[in-house]
Amino acid sequence: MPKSKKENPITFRKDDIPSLEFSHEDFLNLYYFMKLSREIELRVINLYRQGKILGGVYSGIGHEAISVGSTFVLGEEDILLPMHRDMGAHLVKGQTVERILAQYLGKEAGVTRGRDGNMHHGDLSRGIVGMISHLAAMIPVAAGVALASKLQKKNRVALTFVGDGGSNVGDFHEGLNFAGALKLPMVLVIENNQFAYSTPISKQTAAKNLVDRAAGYGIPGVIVDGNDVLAVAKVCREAVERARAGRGPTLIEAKTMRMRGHSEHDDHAYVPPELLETWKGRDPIQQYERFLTENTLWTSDEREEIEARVKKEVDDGVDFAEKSPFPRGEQALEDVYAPVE
Ligand SMILES: Cc1ncc(C[n+]2csc(CCOP(=O)(O)OP(=O)(O)O)c2C)c(N)n1
Repeated sequence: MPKSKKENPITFRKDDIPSLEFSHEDFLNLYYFMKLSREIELRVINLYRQGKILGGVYSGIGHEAISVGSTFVLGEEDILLPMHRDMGAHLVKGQTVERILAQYLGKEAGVTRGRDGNMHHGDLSRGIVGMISHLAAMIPVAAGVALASKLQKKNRVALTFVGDGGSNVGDFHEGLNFAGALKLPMVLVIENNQFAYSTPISKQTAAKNLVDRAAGYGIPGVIVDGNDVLAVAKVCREAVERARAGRGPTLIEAKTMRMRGHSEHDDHAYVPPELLETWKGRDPIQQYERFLTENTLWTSDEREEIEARVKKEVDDGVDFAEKSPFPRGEQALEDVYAPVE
């Protein structure tokens, strides 16, 4: 039997280029952000191995096309509610390399001023809401942000993410149902990396595709190749436009693979090596490099310039973070209560 259209993830082809209306600079920036995200995470893993990072390190290696492609199509006023593998999304939303690296090292210059590890930071000045650890709990929050936008006529879209594992939790269903019923401007991307810690997707749910749940809430669901940054950007742009036009939320399932352990303390020995080999050949950054080269969307000078810039920014960021002071103990008591006017 031929596969239905829905089972084939949307991918991007050369003919689709005009539909994106991306400038030359946009194409280069997508590469810059994915590369920057990867470089930061590789350095962070190194710092973790040197014992300089306390707590766990959860990387988004392999997820760059999802976090960068989706966030890239947001407007400045839109709100991002990232998950633990969305380094790229923080960067696209304007978070600085210095602050992120200082955050990982627990320094005062970090986003939470040294109060937390690496994944719960948010920055409302940049429209980023800090992640809640309980999986799927960001979805009702995103629905709340979207409701506020609608009530205040702000025309803001809330973009949030969840893992395949998280999509089986009650909050996912309540949040999505609520957003659908009220036609809220929300976009929810499931980062289906096939494992919830060590549990493969086949043992998590009998659903064939996670996006099938969208039908139950009367909203559109789209499957996209999560390793194809342009396909992710295209699908997310349509969802953002739909949300902004008052037509409600979209559920997107981005299929990918987690290329490292659940976190750096996990050797992911439970993942069949052939699976990793297959997905290694589909690395989102290498795929995009090939696309840019084959379609002459960049020159080798431009490529080298971006790579040198990324390396320098990460070197300088690590240097800055390492030299930055830790917070003083009494600072932990600051910012506990919001000021009341
Ligand atoms: C409600 C809840 N249950 C359990 C956990 C512990 N936990 C943290 S990450 C994780 C696996 C998450 O898998 P998935 O949602 O697929 O995301 P991934 O880490 O694979 O990107 C679990 C079980 C949690 N944070 N929240």
